[in-house]
Amino acid sequence: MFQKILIANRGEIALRVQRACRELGIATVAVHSTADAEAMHVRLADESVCIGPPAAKDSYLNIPAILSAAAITGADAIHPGYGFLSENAGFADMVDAHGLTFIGPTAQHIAMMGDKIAAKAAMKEVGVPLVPGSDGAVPDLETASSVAERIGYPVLIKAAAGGGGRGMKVAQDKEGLEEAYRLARTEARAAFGNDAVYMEKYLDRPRHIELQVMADNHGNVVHFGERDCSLQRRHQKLLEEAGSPAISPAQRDALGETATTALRRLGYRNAGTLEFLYQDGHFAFIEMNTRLQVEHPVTEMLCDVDLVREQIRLAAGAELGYGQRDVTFSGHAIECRITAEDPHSFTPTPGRVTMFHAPGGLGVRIDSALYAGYFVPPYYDSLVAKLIVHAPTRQDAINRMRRALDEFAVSGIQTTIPLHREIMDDPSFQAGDYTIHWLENFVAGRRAAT
Ligand code: MV4
Repeated sequence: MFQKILIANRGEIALRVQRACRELGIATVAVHSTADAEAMHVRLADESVCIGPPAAKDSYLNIPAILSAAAITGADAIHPGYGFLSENAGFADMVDAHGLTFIGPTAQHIAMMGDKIAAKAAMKEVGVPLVPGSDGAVPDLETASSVAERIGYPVLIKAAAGGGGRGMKVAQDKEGLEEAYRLARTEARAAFGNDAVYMEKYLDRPRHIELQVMADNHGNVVHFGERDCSLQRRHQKLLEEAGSPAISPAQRDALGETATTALRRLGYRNAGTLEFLYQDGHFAFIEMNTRLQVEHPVTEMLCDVDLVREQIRLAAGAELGYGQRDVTFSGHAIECRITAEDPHSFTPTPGRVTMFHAPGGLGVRIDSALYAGYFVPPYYDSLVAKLIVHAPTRQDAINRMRRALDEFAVSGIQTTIPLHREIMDDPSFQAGDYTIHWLENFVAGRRAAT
């Protein structure tokens, strides 16, 4: 097992990883920018190293500075958290080249899944269902046209190097194809320095459902069920649930069996998430994330598992030590992502937190690095707290979330707590009847009403 882990991240996820390390008896190294000298992840770490100025590119993305910090402190592994360097195959490679362990998948698997065309080809090969689309890249307009005729309009043109919604263009019909195709390639080139694109049938009202998997270095793979992440605004998730209100236990088992078989055949290691679109009773794979995700706590609550502890154990070479039958699903979990934003305009609201009181009680979990007196810096993601509840049924979880939100007191900065309250009170949310478009409509209706 590792003696000391450097955590190449900040905020709540840095604390989350520190917690797992501490319970495993592993020392922690925090890295931080000059803007984060007073941050909680620095205060709670065993050691800390300043790695650069506020801008992420000069600090949390500064690979030489992070590797130097690991060398100076004698860390033997690096946990990247999410965002920043977590899906950078070159970084994973360099960590290995320096004789350290990257806590995550292999650099090869990160690179494969980072190329969305390669990811789909690999998944197809091992039997995972895909959205109908092009077989690989679409190199010219003629190919685009013939693919569209085959699968039918509307179609979606996506960047191979994209993901998370960046660089997508819809063509409603034949007339709109040329413009969508050219725009997609131009934007992909500008955003990613890679203008390769592929095509899919556009699904008009899917749910976004993802599956958590965990693999050891010895060929054992289990899944921890699905999360419903349909409630997003501009590709930013606001709220996640486990399990999905739309999925039966039999569907979960079937999807899990397909996914674990596939990943065993691909030789995948450590934590991963397969993203699917779900519409009309069918799952279609779209992308795979090769990192721990923001919303992992809903799965932890549902399955009573510490996913970060598992990541660390498996990265150190341990065997899973249990099988799929040992993974159990109990009750229902919901996470509200609370950001430092105006709850109507979604403008970031950095500033000094003057008061902070977190809710508590049975089935309530807060993952946050906030404290009274903390200054929320303007340089990074605006997520300041994840409020997670677990209860026997979905309705119980909604009731618990509502009371926890009412208990949550943050002063000095604006947060999205009021928006989450309104969502909990909404009848169609309570019915579990939503698609990826629900939140945009909810926010628009709310703006019209005020
Ligand atoms: C789609 C789609 C409809 N049809 N693919 C957006 C993020 C990226 N991961 C994939 N995305 C989508 N892919 C097909 N074939 C609709 C979306 C999409 C979306 C997906 C998940 C959650 C929110 C979304 C919001 C808009 C569009």
